[in-house]
Amino acid sequence: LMVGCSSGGNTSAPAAGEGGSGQAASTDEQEIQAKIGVVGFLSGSGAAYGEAQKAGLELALGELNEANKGKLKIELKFEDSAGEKEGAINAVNKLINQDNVVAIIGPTLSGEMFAAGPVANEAETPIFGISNTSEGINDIGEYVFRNSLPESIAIPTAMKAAVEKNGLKKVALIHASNDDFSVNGYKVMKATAEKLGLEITGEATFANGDVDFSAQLTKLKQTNPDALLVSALYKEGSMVVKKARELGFTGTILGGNGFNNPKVFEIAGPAAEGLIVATPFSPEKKDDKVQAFVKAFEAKYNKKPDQFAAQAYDSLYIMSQSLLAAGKAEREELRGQLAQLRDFTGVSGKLSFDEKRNPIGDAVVVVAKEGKFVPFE
Ligand code: VAL
Repeated sequence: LMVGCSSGGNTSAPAAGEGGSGQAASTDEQEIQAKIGVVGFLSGSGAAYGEAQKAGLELALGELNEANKGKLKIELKFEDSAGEKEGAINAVNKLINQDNVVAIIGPTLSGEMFAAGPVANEAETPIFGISNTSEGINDIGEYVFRNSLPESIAIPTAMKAAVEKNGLKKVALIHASNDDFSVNGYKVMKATAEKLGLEITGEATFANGDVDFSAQLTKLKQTNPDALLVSALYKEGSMVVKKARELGFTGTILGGNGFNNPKVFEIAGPAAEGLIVATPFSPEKKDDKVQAFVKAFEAKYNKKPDQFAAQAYDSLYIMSQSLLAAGKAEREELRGQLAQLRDFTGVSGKLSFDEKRNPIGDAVVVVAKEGKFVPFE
């Protein structure tokens, strides 16, 4: 712990009889200095996720350091994992052992968290996922937290809405088989389809890095589904959507968390129209807290925040609240405070956490319309 404000370098208690200034040099007045590491997908095929997270965190950082003046000063140390498990492991090791951070936010992908989470857990350093939506993240260990709504909540919400409104009966599934999140999302889609009594007409896979999806999509289209369910990150996912439309598929397309980024519109273009996804955050939400955040974000970055920015922003507020409650920047104390978190209202809605530190919250279903996501109603 570093002392933020000192009186002439003398931190010992004033000698008896020396008083009279009325200003006790109480330890309560010391500003907590907290260095937090961030591991993000900041370069490569999913860099737009990491960039959005960095933007959300930096906006929150400015606001919090202003609001907490004299009490808490947070410093963020960013590391780029490039969406790679090895990259995430190296970043986590460096942040813990070299930079001596009190906690880590990230990494971006569930697969990265599955690889790097155990490293932080072993080192008894809190690690806080802000976009890991796979099942099993919190099972890594008791130092692992997240505020990202799991696919198991988001996908069924979107599928139910699509079945109701678009009258789906038959679905085909496609997913990236070499990405933990995409595989988990696919499993949730399949289980939900079965639960809702939908017929599964066909299934196909691809790998992250692929650029040609025509063979799989041609085959799936021939099975004549009402909807195509896509579990993928934004780059491949958007190319799949685009190709499906090019091949003449006119049914519903529904995706998982990977689609919650504006890059979808850049890559898929007009083919994105009608795409349905669930998200815990929409910048269109008529809510004072959300609108204040959107306004501040737009003023700083000249664009609207996406869900990745929103959950990143919320995470730093959670850290701030927990550090202030801990009264010091210490890993074990912080872990204890994070574990006690039961309810938190952020820009991505009201979250509560179960005993396994899993977030429980509501997803809203959105649909792509003229270059942006709007409520699906
Ligand atoms: N939510 C996904 C994951 O957990 C991506 C889109 C960040 O890996």
